[in-house]
Amino acid sequence: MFEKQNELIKSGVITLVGQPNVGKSTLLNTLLGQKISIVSPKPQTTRNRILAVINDPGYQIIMLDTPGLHEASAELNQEMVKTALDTLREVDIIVFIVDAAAPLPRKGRNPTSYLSTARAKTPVILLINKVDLLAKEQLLPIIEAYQNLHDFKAIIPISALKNKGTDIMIAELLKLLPMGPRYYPEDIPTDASERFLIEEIIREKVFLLTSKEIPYSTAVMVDRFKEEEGRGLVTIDATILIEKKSQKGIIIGKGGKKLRQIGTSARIDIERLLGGKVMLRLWVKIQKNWTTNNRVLKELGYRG
Ligand SMILES: Nc1nc2c(ncn2[C@@H]2O[C@H](COP(=O)(O)OP(=O)(O)OP(=O)(O)O)[C@@H](O)[C@H]2O)c(=O)[nH]1
Ligand SMILES: [Mg+2]
Repeated sequence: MFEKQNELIKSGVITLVGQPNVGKSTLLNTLLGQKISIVSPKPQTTRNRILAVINDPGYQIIMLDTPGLHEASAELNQEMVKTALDTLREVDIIVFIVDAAAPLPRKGRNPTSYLSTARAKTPVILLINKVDLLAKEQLLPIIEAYQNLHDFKAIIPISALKNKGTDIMIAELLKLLPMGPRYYPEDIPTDASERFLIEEIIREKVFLLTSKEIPYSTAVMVDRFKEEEGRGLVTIDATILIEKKSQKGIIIGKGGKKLRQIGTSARIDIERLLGGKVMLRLWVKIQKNWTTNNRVLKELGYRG
């Protein structure tokens, strides 16, 4: 066993970056073969750096999922973009992802401009994701639109959702990764705590089941996590923070229906995560303007 630990393999850290909604978190989950990063059709779903460890007998890829890069004015959004940009300086390879179905880059709107904050030597791979939405002949103009924007080591069309092209992506990563040790034990898929993963599951359900500004005014905190001795039941109390009084009625819903929906679908996922029965109790609390409050942003782990 010790010999195996010392054996050199292809290993290193890569970051997945790109605009919101391009499929970064979907790709991380697909490559890991397990859902750890939340996904929704709404932009700005991911707010933290999420680390996943992808193991193979011949390699270990430490993969970072990041918040989407966007023009940010509110403090929360600025922190999210900073979190993503900070990863550019600490990785072996940058994987920049674009959405094949999104408008092409043009003057004044070039998503790859964010790469200017990366170290000049760090190799960048471009992934064109969601190619399942395109006809084959639509791909070439997209590749042409991006290929001169940066000195990409490779441009790879993929579908994160359908797991297409990901083998080619891994092969390209392995070409660029250095030889090194296995940094994480093989049975550790992420460095995220159970508490964080539970908060994220609840937040995902808020993203999926509410609309307009509600998802963006919401954060989740687990207050209590109690395992009942011998009963195989975990009781979890969690608070959904909102910004304004007017949002309380919306998130609770008529007769409490919306909150029940959020709770039920979150509980199912949390039971899968913990491998046992869960009682989830959700509370709603108004925390005025938490998205701009330095102290609360820190408490929630959104500010370093
Ligand atoms: N058709 C198709 N949809 C995809 C693919 N990859 C992701 N999606 C969808 O795109 C939406 C956004 O996916 P996410 O993985 O949350 O995107 P993200 O880049 O992590 O977004 P942020 O966290 O907001 O920055 C979801 O509805 C996904 O199901 C793909 O390959 N094909
Ligand atoms: Mg995401």
